[in-house]
Amino acid sequence: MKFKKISIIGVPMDLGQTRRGVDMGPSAIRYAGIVERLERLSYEIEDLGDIEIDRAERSDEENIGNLRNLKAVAEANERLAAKVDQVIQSGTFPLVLGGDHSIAIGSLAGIGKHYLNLGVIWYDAHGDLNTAETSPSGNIHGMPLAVSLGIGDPRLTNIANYTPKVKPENIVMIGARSLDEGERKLIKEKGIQVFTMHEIDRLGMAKVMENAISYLQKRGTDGVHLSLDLDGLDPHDAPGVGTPVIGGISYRESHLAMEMLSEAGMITSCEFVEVNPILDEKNKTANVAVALMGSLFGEKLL
Ligand code: HAR
Ligand code: MN
Ligand code: MN
Ligand code: MN
Repeated sequence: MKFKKISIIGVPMDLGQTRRGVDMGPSAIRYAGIVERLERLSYEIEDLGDIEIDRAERSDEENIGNLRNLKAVAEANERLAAKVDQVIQSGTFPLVLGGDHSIAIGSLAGIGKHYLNLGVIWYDAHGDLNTAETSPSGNIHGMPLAVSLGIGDPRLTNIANYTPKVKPENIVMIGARSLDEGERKLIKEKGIQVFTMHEIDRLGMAKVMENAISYLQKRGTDGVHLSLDLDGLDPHDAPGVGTPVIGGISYRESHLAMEMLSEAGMITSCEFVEVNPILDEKNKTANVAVALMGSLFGEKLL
């Protein structure tokens, strides 16, 4: 890791979906000891607190077309983009804590302008490649990757006043096992690199990560953002998520994946999302998130 300083940004967002509680994700991750954990690895840690989210109870009248809470989600993501932009400008590593996955829109909007050829690793059970037209739910947390490709409502794709934030050929998806029809179509159309659970079963996580890392290196990326949705892990290991899907990546496999990313030294920003302490078992999922961050930032057994 070429960074000495890490800036933590909490995003207590739950408006990108309908299950309350994921707004407490940043608190749960702080409570699980993220600051102490990273300080032990001798980074300088700066906790910038939380991005402001409009907390008012909302009615369905605020849904625009098939986009739930569009205005509030867009506004929060503008603020997040500005904060992430500032952190990168100051030369420190942005570590974003969610919050539902709609916050990846703001993270990537803040990051994208700083790189000529940004890579993205999307670690998730889902594709998050829906638009208002293809989404079965209207939940914006199922759309952030499409939005970052410039596909979707302009009130989302134009956040931070530019689009797209990332090129489809610079994306690697890992852990997918629940894809909607429109998402499958987009993956094929855009030639997005996907390692589904099938490839993880067949090749093993070590080979999948080797392939993912060398793919992004060959693409000549000058930075790589890791977007890690805790529901990429199996619900046995990460039960505190709003949309669990059985048959996921194990804790051990995830741990290895983070260690391999750490060795590759390629990650330049990241976010850990969808931790919902209300649905969790004694903060297990936040603890898993912190352990994975430990590995990502260079923890070693010996
Ligand atoms: N694909 C479904 C939808 O669009 C489910 C999205 C699931 N949510 C997430 N994102 N946690 O990864 O509604
Ligand atoms: Mn997701
Ligand atoms: Mn997901
Ligand atoms: Mn570890």
